[in-house]
Amino acid sequence: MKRTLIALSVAVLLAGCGNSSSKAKDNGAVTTEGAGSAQTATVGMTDKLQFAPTTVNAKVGTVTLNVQNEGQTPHNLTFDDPALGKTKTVSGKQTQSLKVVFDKAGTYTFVCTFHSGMNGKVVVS
Ligand SMILES: [Cu+2]
Repeated sequence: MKRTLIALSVAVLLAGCGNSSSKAKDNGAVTTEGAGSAQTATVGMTDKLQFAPTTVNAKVGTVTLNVQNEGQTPHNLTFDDPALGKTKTVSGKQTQSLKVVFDKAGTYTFVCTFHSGMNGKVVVS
């Protein structure tokens, strides 16, 4: 009697993450702590060349961003609107504070000028 072996192959489907468009990876959102002119939030930077979180939700007022490099690759955080400011280069494992005044609601984008596609935003309401 001929024996038939049925090989069960498990197809491991990898999620399609190979899209190399300029759309940044979404690392979620945080909401500032505090109120008015005393809001704070921490934005991490990783060796995957991403901000984490990618979105900071804030209210109109002054936000101190604690910009924390969690890896070793140097980064910066530079708002597209120069009036909002930027950090200096943040070396590996270092943190810099950036105080930003948001005087009206809107979406304010920022980038790391070293790494194309490394970007995030502050959504002010
Ligand atoms: Cu960077």
